[in-house]
Amino acid sequence: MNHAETLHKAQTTATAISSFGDLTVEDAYAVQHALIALRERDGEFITGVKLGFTSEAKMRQMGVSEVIVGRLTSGMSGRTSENLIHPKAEPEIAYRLSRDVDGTVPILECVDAVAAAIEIIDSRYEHFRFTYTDVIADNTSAAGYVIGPWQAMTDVGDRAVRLTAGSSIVEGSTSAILGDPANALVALEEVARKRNIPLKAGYVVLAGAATVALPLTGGQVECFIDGLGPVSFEGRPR
Ligand code: OOG
Ligand code: MG
Repeated sequence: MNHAETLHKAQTTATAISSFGDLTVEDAYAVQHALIALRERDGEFITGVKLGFTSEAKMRQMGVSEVIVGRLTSGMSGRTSENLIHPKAEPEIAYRLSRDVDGTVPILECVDAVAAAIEIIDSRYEHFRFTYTDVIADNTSAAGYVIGPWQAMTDVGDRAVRLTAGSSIVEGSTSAILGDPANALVALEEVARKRNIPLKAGYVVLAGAATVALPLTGGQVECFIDGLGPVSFEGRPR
């Protein structure tokens, strides 16, 4: 099995694998492309993209300077618990693209709506332990997402963020996302161009977590972002 097939099997069977460890960034994105092609072969379609490592602290921790980009697919929409390995929840800002991002107009003018969202990440690597290129190959740990009510595009910089998952709670600010989530859109455009990832009208963009992720252990999961209203789901223990 090649790396994409190994990751696809790990995901479909909810069985963790060990780190590949030794890929280049180019090879890691090539594995991610191949992995997404396997999901498309299984009948899924791409619904958007997601950013990772958008906090300076996390980038420093990983010793890297480029945010990572993964793909969201139809099978991830609304998926919160079934058949996952060791899922965690993250509070996120979701943007919606109203037109293709092709360099003719600034990306900020290609966004028509914003919402609070919860991302479910589920690394296919044992104990969530991976290298920078491992996690790119693994489609940036993407597993599921839930989006709250869309609102007309507005500035969502420096908004209070709160995530609760069962009895755990974590708080922060949208300014943890590259200083302002709008900066994540600009970073996305650059990486997407460099890594040949299309950004199309209708796509959802998850801008990157504003806090640490919380393990999903059952109970209610809720993300609140000031001015955007809550989004929640009932988490079930596996
Ligand atoms: C990688 C995914 C990171 C984010 O918002 O930073 C991510 C991981 O931590 O498993 O989705
Ligand atoms: Mg995330």
